[in-house]
Amino acid sequence: MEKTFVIVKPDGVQRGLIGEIIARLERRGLKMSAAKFMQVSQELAETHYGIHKGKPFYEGLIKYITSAPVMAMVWEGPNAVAAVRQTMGATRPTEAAPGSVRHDFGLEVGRNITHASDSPENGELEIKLWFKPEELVEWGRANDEWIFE
Ligand code: DAT
Ligand code: MG
Repeated sequence: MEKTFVIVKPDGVQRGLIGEIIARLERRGLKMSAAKFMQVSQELAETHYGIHKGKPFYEGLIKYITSAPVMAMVWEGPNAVAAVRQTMGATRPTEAAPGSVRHDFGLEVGRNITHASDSPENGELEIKLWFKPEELVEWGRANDEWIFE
C-alpha cells in the first residue's frame, strides 16, 4: 500500500500540535508505519530541501526546519500521498482549504506547520532519507478491512 512521509515542523511541535495532526491522520483512516521525534541536522535539511536550493526562501527554510525538534513520520493507506497533502492543505496557509491543517492553524508560508511528500516517488525517496528500513513497522490493524476496501 502507498506510503508517504510527513513532518510536524518545529512550529507545530512548539505549538503543541503533534497530537492534533496525528489525530487527524488517524481519524482519516491512515495507518502509522513509523515515527521519530528528532532534531534535524543541517546536512539532512539540505538534502531534504535540495530541490529548493537557490530559491529566495531556501536559507530561511533550512533555518526554520533545523530551529527546534520535529516529529518525522511515515503514514500508509490507499492514495496516502494525495490524502495527506489534502489533510495538510496548500503550501500557503491563506490558500489552504478550510478544514485543512495549514488553514486551521497557519497564516504564513514560512510557518506552515507540516511537510508531506508530493508524489509516491518522492515519498519513497524521503522515507529512505529519514528512516532506516528496520524503523518501518508492518502491522495489521484490527479495523483495516473497514477502512481499506
Ligand atoms: P510544500 O511544503 O507544500 O510541499 P514546497 O515543496 O513548494 O511546498 O516548499 C517547501 C517549503 O518551502 C514550504 O512548505 C514552505 C517553503 N516555501 C515554499 N514556497 C515559499 C515561498 N514562496 N516563500 C517562502 N517559503 C516558501
Ligand atoms: Mg514539497
